[in-house]
Amino acid sequence: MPVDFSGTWNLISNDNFEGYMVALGIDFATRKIAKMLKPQKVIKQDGDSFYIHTTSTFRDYSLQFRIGEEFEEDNKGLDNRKCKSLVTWENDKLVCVQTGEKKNRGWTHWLEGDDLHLVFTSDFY
Ligand code: VL7
Repeated sequence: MPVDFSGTWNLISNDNFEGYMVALGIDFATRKIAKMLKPQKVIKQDGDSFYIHTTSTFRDYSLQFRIGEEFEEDNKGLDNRKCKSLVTWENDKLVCVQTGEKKNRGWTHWLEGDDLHLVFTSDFY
């Protein structure tokens, strides 16, 4: 049976989220607020079509894409850098490559037991 990420997910931990925000050049005051947040993610998956809505008391971010179809992403309210994003399957992992000013930028989602995992990556330069 194919993996289905659909559901409502609540943050339980955010190891080194600070490091990721530093790499993106997020200012100190914003980082201080952002790392205290407990965002909620609503994911709606219909085959290879995804809708991911992340909400928090501070800012919200939403994304819609299809697997294998590159799209423009504006990262509005995050670091505001535009990039071209492409999400593909790597086995049962959802892998997004965000091509733009920041090298090795992207994220990976996977399921483990009852948990949704998310790893962000970005070079500092
Ligand atoms: C966004 C990472 C941190 C600035 C605000 C923090 C607001 C709540 O990218 C995201 O999810 C992906 C994968 O599921 C799909 O869009 C969510 C995470 C924030 C950048 C930059 C801190 C300012 C967090 C929106």
